[in-house]
Amino acid sequence: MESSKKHLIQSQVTIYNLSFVRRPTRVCQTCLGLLVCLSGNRGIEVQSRNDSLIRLSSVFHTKKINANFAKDRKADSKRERRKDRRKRKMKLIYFDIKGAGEPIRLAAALNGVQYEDVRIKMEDWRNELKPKSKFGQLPMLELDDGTVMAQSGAILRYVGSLGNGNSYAADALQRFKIDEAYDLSLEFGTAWSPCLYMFWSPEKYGFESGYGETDDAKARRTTMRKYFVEHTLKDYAAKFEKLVKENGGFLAGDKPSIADCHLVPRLESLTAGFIDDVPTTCLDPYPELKAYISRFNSTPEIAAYLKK
Ligand SMILES: N[C@@H](CCC(=O)N[C@@H](CS)C(=O)NCC(=O)O)C(=O)O
Repeated sequence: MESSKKHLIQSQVTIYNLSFVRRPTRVCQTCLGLLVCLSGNRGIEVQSRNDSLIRLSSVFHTKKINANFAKDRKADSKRERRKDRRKRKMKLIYFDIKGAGEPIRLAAALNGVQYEDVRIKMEDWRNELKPKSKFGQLPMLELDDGTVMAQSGAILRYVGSLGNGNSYAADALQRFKIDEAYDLSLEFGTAWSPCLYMFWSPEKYGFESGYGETDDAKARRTTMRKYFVEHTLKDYAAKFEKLVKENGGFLAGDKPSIADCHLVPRLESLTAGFIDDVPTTCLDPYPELKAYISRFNSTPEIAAYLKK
């Protein structure tokens, strides 16, 4: 479209730059329909709604216009989510453990998103599926149109945007708060990683293979995990408790989000009793964090999921 012939219409309330409308002008739906009609009769191009919104947002920056854009975007994303809920069939493929798949299952529960929960055995993964998979890792989400999604954080954000969209708000500032808290939880997980992987994959940390079974490794593991519980957990517990307090119950607000879906199973794994050298009482010094975990687990959608 030539720039002189660029006639942009914001579909709901404001029109711009139409040859016979010199200033941004608010119109009702009926007038808008009429103008679209007239534009068509004169051979004037009318851009599609989404396209026009994008272009306009880079050209005009009044508060009123931006407010209108925000309303439209919200309506668009609601519509998208409704469409997704109606149409999409999807399969979440992961192992039969919580790990990196559980936050996604929890977000799906919060958002009322239906999916097939495919839990595969490690030997089937190694022998058959891994070589053919996208990045050689799980979880993966498969959509009914053949789209294959990998990377748990990206899948979590995608699922959190579907259904009722409750766990990953559409508003940009609220999304930022959720992402910020999610990144903090991710960082906490990264701090824990060497306490596990140094002994599971010692070659990656400069030790010979089989090092994990040696007495030296066992002593080092005890020291590292003790440090983690006494220092790292303490630091992060204070940060998480602060966020929960400031935000009225959860990490990024008074309702659970994908950030909580990420953090809660991670904290629970520390007290589950299957990790050597990490006492099941390690969260006892943090009663507010324990109350937060209970609050999350008693959210009706989560409680229903956990009962299954
Ligand atoms: N960055 C990836 C990491 C995924 C990952 O490490 N997956 C592990 C299970 S938690 C896995 O697939 N392990 C089996 C393998 O690597 O063959 C993500 O967040 O999805």
